[in-house]
Amino acid sequence: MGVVNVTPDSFSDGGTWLDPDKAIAHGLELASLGADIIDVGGESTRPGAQRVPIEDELHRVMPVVTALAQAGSYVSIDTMRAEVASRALAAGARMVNDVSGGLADREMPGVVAAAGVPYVVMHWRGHSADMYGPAVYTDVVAEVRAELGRRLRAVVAAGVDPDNIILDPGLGFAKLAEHNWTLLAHLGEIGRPEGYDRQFPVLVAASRKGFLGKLLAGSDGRPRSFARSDDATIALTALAVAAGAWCVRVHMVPGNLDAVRVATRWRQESATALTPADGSPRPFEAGAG
Ligand code: PMM
Repeated sequence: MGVVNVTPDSFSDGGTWLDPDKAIAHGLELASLGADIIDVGGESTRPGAQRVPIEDELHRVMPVVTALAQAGSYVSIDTMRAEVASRALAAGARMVNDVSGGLADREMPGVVAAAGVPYVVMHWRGHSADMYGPAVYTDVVAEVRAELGRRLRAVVAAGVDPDNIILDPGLGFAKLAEHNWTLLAHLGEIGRPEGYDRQFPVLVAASRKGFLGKLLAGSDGRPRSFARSDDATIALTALAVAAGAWCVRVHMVPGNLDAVRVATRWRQESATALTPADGSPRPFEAGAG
């Protein structure tokens, strides 16, 4: 999944793709480089970000969604608003990526259910204005699984087909660096939320996030800039896909696509080598796409 942030203030690429023509050209380039999905968003969720009026969000995303869909790209609309999702779907988007998992706008699951499209349900504890206040966990894996399980039950009750749901641990959203690393090391469990016996596909969106820059800090303690953390993103992509992630959401396609291919091949071989004698499915083989 390639990212097109049509925003003035996103963390790593704010302002770069605010002009619709540039955003469209960028989306087409990501697709031509091998991204299967182009994720178009018009509202920054960087820590401290304030909400943008819906008119601004629509103004930013609609020309881009429309042009990319018309060009044949598989477009995902990254929004927390049902109205934006609905208009984007009508313009040809084929997937909804909702970082709030249906919490920000109670109408969202109904819109997704009516459209019958894939729906990314991310773990979220509130808007980005207070990103780290709610980043308090006793057991981050158990709590994220429990909260994702509650969101799943709610969106399925609103009519969303469970087969259309993709789960996302929400790296950086109400999570400190240590929480992100723990969640990444337990990806399989994230795909099996509390109360569910099946494995859901998992999306990992670590690209250029602050916890990578923090890990790569220099001897002076200053975090590595996002622009110099693409190699770390690629390493993380390989590990996440080898651990069973269904999709990675990234800003740069080429190295990440190679990492996906290598990890997928690696995983195929490991699955063959490690298939239990009783033939029972291994984690992630059951439901991931
Ligand atoms: N993160 C951002 C935006 N959209 N969508 C999903 N599903 N998961 C995420 O973690 C996520 C997202 C913010 O990152 P950016 O500003 O680098 O796009």
